[in-house]
Amino acid sequence: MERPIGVIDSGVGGLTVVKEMIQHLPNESVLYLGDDERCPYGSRTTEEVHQFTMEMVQKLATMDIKLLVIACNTATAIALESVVAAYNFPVIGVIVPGARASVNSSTSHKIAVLGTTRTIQSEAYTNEIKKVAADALIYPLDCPEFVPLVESGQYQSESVKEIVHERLRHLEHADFDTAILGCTHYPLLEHHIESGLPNHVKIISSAMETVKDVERVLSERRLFAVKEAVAEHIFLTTGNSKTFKTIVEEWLALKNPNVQHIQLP
Ligand code: I24
Ligand code: DGL
Repeated sequence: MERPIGVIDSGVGGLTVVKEMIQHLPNESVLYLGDDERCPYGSRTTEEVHQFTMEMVQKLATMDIKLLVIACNTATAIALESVVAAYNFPVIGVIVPGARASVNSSTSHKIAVLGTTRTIQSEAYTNEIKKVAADALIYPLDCPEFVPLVESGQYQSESVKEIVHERLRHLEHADFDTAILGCTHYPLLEHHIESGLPNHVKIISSAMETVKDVERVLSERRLFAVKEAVAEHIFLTTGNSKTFKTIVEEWLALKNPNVQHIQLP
């Protein structure tokens, strides 16, 4: 079997990144680890997010991954630098790809960033955007109610749309032409977010941009699986494997996926 691509997330949200990956890189095997037991990370302290993320990476580092994707925006914001410094395999977070794509998309370099409280407070997106466009003007907005809304399963409903629009009203006097979905869960709210922002605003999904980066790094390092490779995905969760499996089945349209419960550290 080919070595898998490791993917870590605070829970199930990183499956939005895996979905893009399976679609664009169908020969690649994914080894996913979600820390469902301790999710959400977005409202935790910097120290907690850092420690939990390092524990997840340590676990996958023992499992012969060829590359690591930190699919969680909060974990990327807090721990990407430490992970890059500590391991030899290539590491890709979701923030640099999203930040870079937003600068390419924005003609005014005025960009809104949506994310969890911890991600927004870290200013990781602001810092990465300013590295590529020093003149950029950033409008950060944390949306603490969005993750529970998605996890309620009712994310397509009218009432959820109202709550999303209400939060986005904080940006009504801001002038920007691009908005970043800086959280794993926000692609599920994309329609509501789009309809709650002015028509000309372009939406960047960090999940989608990250997969383009994965493809580029696999190519540069000659790490692609062979064309004949049949992908075998494994999903590890620190939480309930049955509910996790239901979400994997539904979201990735996989029949009887391999889902296992594990303990960290
Ligand atoms: N969506 C998410 N998390 C959940 C959920 C959901 N429950 C229903 N849906 N629960 O995230 C998180 C809590 N843990 C508890 C232990 O087991 C695992 C879950 C968003 C998922 C993004 C891929 C709604 C739902 C679903 C299937 C697909 C998408 C979705 F059931 F939003
Ligand atoms: N995965 C997290 C993120 O992308 C959202 C869920 C959480 O707060 O743990 O920021």
